[in-house]
Amino acid sequence: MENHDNFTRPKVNNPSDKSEAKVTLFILALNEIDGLKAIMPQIEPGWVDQILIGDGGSTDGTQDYLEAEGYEYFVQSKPGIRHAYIEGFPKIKGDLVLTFSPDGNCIPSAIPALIEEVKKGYDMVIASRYKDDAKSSDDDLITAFGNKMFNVIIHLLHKHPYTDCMVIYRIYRTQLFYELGLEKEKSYRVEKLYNTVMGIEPLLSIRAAKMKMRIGEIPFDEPERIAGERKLQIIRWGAAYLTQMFLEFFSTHYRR
Ligand SMILES: Nc1nc2c(ncn2[C@@H]2O[C@H](COP(=O)(O)OP(=O)(O)O)[C@@H](O)[C@H]2O)c(=O)[nH]1
Ligand SMILES: [Mg+2]
Repeated sequence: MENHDNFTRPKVNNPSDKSEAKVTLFILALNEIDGLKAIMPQIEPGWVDQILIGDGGSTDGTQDYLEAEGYEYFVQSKPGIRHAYIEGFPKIKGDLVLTFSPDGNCIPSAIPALIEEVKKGYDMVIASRYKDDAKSSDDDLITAFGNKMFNVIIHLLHKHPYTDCMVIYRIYRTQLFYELGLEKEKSYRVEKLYNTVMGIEPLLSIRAAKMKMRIGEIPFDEPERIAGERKLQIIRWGAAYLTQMFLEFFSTHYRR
């Protein structure tokens, strides 16, 4: 049936009919040219409605590649991965956003399964590296320990039993980003203590738990990165995320 209501009530965001929800694949890339060349051809354009790449100011020819292939992309103006999200979200047209790293860590063939799962009625579905038999080949001892520790802490403080609260590979309602205040500078105040710029995923996981949102996880292995360097700042981010988890425990904002 045709919908004549489009102007007053745009379908984008919070769609009443989940099966018609549009999906944006949002790809975060900073100097991932080898990964992009290997991974992008494995993504079927028909799986999603929009592919948007947020480039962190790559100097390895990424922009030339994206240009030549005709991908929609932007180069973030402020450094640090969370600014890719803050600058990218206004460009997202989908009702649902699937975040993805093109470094080999995200198995492209999981994309349709994640979309199918979230449409069952979840606010967010995570491609968990630790649920059931899934495993990460990208972890070292420190990140393996850190990831598990953060799951335990979030479970204790924020009452949701995540098996993977940190991973980028996940799909959620686009509006969640704003409903959970992730676009606000003050949500990241803790960064100043550690002189860094952090990611958004831990805070997204924490506040979704505090708001008692419908959260799903499906197990997917994480292959190791194809080439290039990891940008993760283990000590600074670990400390900042830990502090954030405790501050959010004492904060009554974004709690239901
Ligand atoms: N746009 C953008 N992407 C970034 C930035 N930092 C890291 N990335 C991308 O984010 C993804 C995850 O980073 P990575 O270092 O692999 O983290 P890890 O997988 O947790 O070890 C990769 O695709 C990176 O290229 C940034 O400042 N801006
Ligand atoms: Mg990675």
